[in-house]
Amino acid sequence: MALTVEEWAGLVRAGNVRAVSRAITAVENHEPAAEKLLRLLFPFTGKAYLSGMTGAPGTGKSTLVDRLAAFYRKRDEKVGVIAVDPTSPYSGGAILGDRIRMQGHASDAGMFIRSMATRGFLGGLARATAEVALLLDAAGKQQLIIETVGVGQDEIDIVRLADCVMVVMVPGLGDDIQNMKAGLMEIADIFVLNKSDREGADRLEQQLDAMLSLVMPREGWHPPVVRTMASENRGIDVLAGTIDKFREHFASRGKRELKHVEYWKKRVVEMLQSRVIEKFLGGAAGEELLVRLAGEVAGRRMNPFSAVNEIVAKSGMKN
Ligand SMILES: Nc1nc2c(ncn2[C@@H]2O[C@H](COP(=O)(O)OP(=O)(O)OP(=O)(O)O)[C@@H](O)[C@H]2O)c(=O)[nH]1
Ligand SMILES: [Mg+2]
Repeated sequence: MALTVEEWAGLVRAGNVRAVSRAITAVENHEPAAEKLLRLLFPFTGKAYLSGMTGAPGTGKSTLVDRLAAFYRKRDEKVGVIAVDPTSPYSGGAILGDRIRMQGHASDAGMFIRSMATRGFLGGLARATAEVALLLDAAGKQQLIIETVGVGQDEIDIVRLADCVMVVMVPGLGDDIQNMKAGLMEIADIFVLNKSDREGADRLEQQLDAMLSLVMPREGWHPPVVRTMASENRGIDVLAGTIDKFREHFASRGKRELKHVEYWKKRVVEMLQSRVIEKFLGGAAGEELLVRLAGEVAGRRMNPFSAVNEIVAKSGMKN
């Protein structure tokens, strides 16, 4: 595209699919143009509602996202979906599966779907996902849904940026609740009990209720359990209604703004960190210096404080 960044930003704001796709690629590859674009588009963000769907592999997250997205489209809301695909050994075919499923929406201009692989992002996957969400927000998508497998810290960082976090559980995964990552339990705003057609659904719901009765409500919100059968499109209306309720609950208390302030506090510090590291240790020379100093420190020929001093001195800044 032989466009100026201003023209490009204009096309993104108009929801032009090619411009948005190209912008996402720029963000993923950490191209210099991406920062320029995000600077221009940032004032037009902050309108989308961001839902995060997470849970163990194969619990039906993609199916749920697909059905929820279709539900929002029926309400005439514009939807953006970011599927952070597990390239983990659990499910190698996820990207293909998602593509095929999402083909049903291929001709719908009000729906934008993007898969992102979980490996190999410069500057971290959470950063890339957050920036893609900003792009889709600027492109006028009112409902953004992020799907991620809740297995690692990276994934937890991703769902943290959501306004509403849903954790998907299914019957028959063994002693699910005990095995569940404590971190995920804490961040869930809504529990989705999917595959509720399966044996053990009642038991799982009882376990969840028992556990949740011990948890202090957050700002007056008790995380509810919503039963769904995503593959049969059942329970999706109740799920969407519960998300709406959660949204209203926090909007009326001004908590969403507070959460966003907390979020940006963290993000700005992260951005500052990467800027500082780039400045002190950027490029091949920086890597070389770091390796040499780390060797000195490991061999006890230098102490780590002096190593830091040397890095700072080399960058031309005062200690
Ligand atoms: N029985 C039953 N099967 C379901 C239900 N929802 C989804 N499935 C099936 O479960 C399988 C996995 O669904 P996905 O939506 O790909 O699950 P996922 O959590 O996105 O999987 P990964 O992204 O690979 O972690 C598919 O074969 C779905 O058709 C349900 O409510 N009941
Ligand atoms: Mg999936």
